[in-house]
Amino acid sequence: MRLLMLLSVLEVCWAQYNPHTRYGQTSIVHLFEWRWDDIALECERYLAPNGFGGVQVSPPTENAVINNPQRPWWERYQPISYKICSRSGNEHEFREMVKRCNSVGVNIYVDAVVNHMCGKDVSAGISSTCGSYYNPGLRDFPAVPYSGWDFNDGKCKSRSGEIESYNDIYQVRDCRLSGLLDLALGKDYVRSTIAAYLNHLISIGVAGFRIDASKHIWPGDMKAFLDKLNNLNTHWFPEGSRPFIYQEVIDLGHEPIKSSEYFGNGRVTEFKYGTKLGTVLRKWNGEKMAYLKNWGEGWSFMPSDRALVFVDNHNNQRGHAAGGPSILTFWDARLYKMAVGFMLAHPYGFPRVMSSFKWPRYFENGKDINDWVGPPNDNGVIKRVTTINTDSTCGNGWVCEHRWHQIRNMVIFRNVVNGQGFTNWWDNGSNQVAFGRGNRGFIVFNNDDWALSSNLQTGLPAGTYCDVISGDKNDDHCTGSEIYVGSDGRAHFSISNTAEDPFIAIHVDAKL
Ligand code: QV4
Ligand code: CA
Repeated sequence: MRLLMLLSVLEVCWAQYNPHTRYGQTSIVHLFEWRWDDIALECERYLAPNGFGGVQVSPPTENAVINNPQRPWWERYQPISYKICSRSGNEHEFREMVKRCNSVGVNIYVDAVVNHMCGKDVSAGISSTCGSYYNPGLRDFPAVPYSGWDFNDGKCKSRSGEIESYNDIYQVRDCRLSGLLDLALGKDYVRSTIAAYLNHLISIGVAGFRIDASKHIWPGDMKAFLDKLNNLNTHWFPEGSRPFIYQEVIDLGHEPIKSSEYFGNGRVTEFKYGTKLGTVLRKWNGEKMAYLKNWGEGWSFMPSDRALVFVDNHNNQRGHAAGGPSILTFWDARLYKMAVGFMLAHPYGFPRVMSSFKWPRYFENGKDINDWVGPPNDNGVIKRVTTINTDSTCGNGWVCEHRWHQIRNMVIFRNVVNGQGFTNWWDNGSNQVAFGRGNRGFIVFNNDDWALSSNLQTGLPAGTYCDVISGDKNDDHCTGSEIYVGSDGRAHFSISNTAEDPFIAIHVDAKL
């Protein structure tokens, strides 16, 4: 009995780090700017059948309508009330999405913007996504309600009221981030109001939250409102399940504020991951894939069970923050598929796959002046993800990286090898590497400028395996290349350096 008690305590205290995926799925996808009705469809027709554990959705709350520039994607990071009413849909559509996704075992994680409200210079009474009145100049948000008392203007010590230095931990928390009205999360009223908003989402059935701009919230204030959160809705989750929490903290090691300050509250985004992986795959600064042998904590990343990892995110894929030029995105498709494949094959962290929309990139002096452009739309109304082409990719301006068969198959690979150790590492001292996951999966990369041709120990049972990068296993045959593993577990791999996808992945569920 005592052991059971101990296990249940462990389960509970592990809980806010646990994404509560229903069938042991091991990754989530960020369907950036998708409409709720399209996400519901995608859960049923694609995400559930392919083993995705959940979806990070864009901020669902009513936000300021910004018309200059014209409806930027980032207007959704300027809430003006906690009404579930945005360009993605209204509360009814949100509830439908959660119900339909939960019913097929795909969780919903909400991007919670709770550090601030809209920009201080947004003109009073301009329109909002749900028509609520607000007056930023007077700190007046009657639809919450919030008033002047509920903001940090008096607490901020910087001259301008803005964050002027990231080396001053007080400014970073108590002053305005880019002019965004900073909420007084030290006050119980504000903490309770935020908790009420998040509990409303929990009652609808969401599984957890991305806490936006966490670096700008004191860890203790964060804990104060997280402690007010209810357990997850038992209609879909086991009794006592705590909301999954992952906090957006950009810590590349150069600032006084550290990710580790937030470990007590939940997982934290590991921004070093994408920056470093991009540098290695681009072979910048003398980096090479052979150095990935000790990837993870060996590269001074946070502990694996606290990390939320990703190759790119909605900010750094457009040069908006954290990561710089090394970040790989869908614009760099060949290296990007290798990076996402590596992330999904490697056991470190809990991965999030990015799913983007295209925008008319236009560089002036090294900066993309169109980095603000919002999702595909008709006069402001977000376009449906309708053209799911015959090859299952998307149209209408949606990139749908999560539907690229190499990425989809690696999401499945990660599920198949779940729980298996990191084994049988091999490298050629340069950019040809391979590693296995116990006796369930094996992956080989060639990022050198010459062919790879090697006989490697895979750790897998003997048999004929379908490479899930060049194709799929369809009933009794492989649509892509085949790999023959001998009774000694060894197999021959050859990968041309000019191949579109110079990597091979095999696992026991793709064995003939
Ligand atoms: C401008 C000036 C300010 C001025 C203000 C006056 O920059 O100095 O005081 O006008 O009103 C948009 C504009 C920005 C503008 C601001 C309005 O880009 O120029 O300020 O609105 O106040 C997203 C975008 C931001 C956008 C913001 C609000 O990335 O460009 O700002 O939404 O619409 C740091 C943080 C990190 C943060 C990252 C971007 O540590 O937490 O910056 N990342 C998260 C989200 C990100 C979001 C926010 C936080 C804010 O991932 O998408 O910013 O919610 O690294
Ligand atoms: Ca703050």
